[in-house]
Amino acid sequence: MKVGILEILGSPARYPTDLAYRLVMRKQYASVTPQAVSVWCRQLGHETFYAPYYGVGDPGGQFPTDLDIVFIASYTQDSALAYALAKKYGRAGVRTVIGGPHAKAFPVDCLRFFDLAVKECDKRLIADILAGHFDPGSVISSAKPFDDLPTVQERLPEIRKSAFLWSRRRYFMTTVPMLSSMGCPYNCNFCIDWDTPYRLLPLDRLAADLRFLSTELPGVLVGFHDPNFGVKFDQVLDVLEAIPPDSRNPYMIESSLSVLRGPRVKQLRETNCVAVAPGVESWVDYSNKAGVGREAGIEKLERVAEQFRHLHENIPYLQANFIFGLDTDEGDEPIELTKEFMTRTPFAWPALNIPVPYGGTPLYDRLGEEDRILKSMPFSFYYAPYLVMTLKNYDPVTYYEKLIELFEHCCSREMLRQRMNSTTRRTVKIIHWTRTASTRAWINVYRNILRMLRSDREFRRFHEGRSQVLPEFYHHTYEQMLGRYAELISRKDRMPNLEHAVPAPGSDGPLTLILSPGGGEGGVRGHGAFRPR
Ligand code: B12
Ligand code: SF4
Repeated sequence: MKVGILEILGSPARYPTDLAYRLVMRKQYASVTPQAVSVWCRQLGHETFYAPYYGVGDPGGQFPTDLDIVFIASYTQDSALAYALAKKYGRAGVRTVIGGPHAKAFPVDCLRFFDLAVKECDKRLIADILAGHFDPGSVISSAKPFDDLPTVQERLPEIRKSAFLWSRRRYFMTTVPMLSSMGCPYNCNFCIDWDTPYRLLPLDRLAADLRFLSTELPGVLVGFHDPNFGVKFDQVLDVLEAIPPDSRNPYMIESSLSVLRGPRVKQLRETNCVAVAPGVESWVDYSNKAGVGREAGIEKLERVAEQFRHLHENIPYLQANFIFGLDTDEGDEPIELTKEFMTRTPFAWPALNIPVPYGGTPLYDRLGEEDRILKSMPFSFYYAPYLVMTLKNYDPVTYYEKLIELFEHCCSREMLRQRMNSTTRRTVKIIHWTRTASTRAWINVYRNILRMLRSDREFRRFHEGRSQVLPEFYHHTYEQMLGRYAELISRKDRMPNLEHAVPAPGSDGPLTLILSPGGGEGGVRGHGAFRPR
């Protein structure tokens, strides 16, 4: 069979700076799983075509016109393009399958456009899909996420496609995506991995990959996509330390502060860790993963800032992740504390996020119960600067005013000066400068939304949850985002189906668990398939 695997990493680029950012940075966001799916399909004897799309060129343009089946992976914010392409392929008689973060969060909505929506997957599930074991209109899942994945060597054709220039030349940002573990021991209510148990992937596989990289792709950056890297710190670091010091590839991680304690930070430096992005999220909540016990407010800030200073002495690039607008946020305190943190740790880039209720999370369930999700807001707006829910303690006008205050502090001349002075590394300076400049440009979008909230009564009513009529501003922005694909998605298509975000196995609700026809010896035992009744 001819199989296409398309990973969408962004909507079509709209202006020159956007284009440059996508070519340099976004191109390097390719995930591990679509590459693994591509290798598995090849190993199963199919003619396989893999293409990451980061907003430049024609998505899937290199695929043959007579594909039998296409797998599309997408984030929720890019789901409109995924849906448009599913329509295009569906009309051409190609079987369509969606996987990745959006399918995991909103599988039932995906079935409006795709034949199959995949939640968790492994090689066997992919083989069963290719063998046609599932009826169109099914949400399917392996019993748990895969236990093992192809080696870097096996993924090399995909890595060249995603991370090299013209699949041939590496450049300064070339990044090899890797995983050493799956899941996470914490259960942050906004995260789609809140209930995925932490599991190490085979360490001998990790060792083989690191050895391969150190000899075949020396110096190339490794991006660990583990939701929480190093939870079993000693076991993972033993493997990294087994590579001779001069041959260790630089690597980046996302990890919780509770993991990044004491002498471990030096171990990270010695193994060539160059970037860490811990989630602080809030000054009131999520203190367990920050490792600060029950501390909150200024006490938490002092402990966290101290830990960041320690990290800064050892790791060249740091990012601190925050969410503003959680139910625990109230009044000016979160703003003042976050600004204070930025001032105390200018070397750490503050990633300021808006809460987003992804399906399958406790946050989504609670907001659904409280009727706080803006039901007619298309999924394309499930990311900053857009707000898709009502907030407990801020009206929309006050919220955007405060967000703008935070961003203005983050991008002030003084913060930029301190940021640039905090490092002697040229690459880090370039990244700080670029991120500050790009955030300054985004502030205008926040200001525009604030202006409409103040001046347009209907727009404000929509954001207060009192009207379900999607403002024209969002229709217009949606069409701009989709570019020439906009004509494939009607106004009705844009309205999400939030009713059954996630089917519960065997539930008596509106979705039924059906046994896959391929079950039995060597079949799909252990897999679940759900079809809307
Ligand atoms: C590593 C990571 C990143 C990395 C790498 C991105 C990448 N392309 O993978 C970086 C830092 C670049 C990143 C950036 C962003 N991220 Co991120 N990221 C993660 C993180 C921590 C782990 C993802 C991962 O690789 N897990 C390991 C894999 C194996 O597990 P998995 O993704 O669950 O995949 C399973 C299934 O979904 C399925 N599957 C996955 N892909 C495919 C593909 C096919 C074809 C099939 C059939 C199946 C399939 O199989 C897997 C095994 O069962 C998750 C949080 C989390 N805890 O999961 C957030 C997460 C995926 N990110 C998220 C977001 C929002 C973003 C950003 C938009 C943030 C921002 N504000 O800019 C950007 C956008 C990136 C982009 N457009 O490509 C959200 C996505 C929610 C959503 N529904 O869209 C998540 C879930 C965090 C959250 N809020 O809960 N991210
Ligand atoms: S610590 Fe990170 S990966 Fe783990 S549940 Fe919280 S947000 Fe998700």
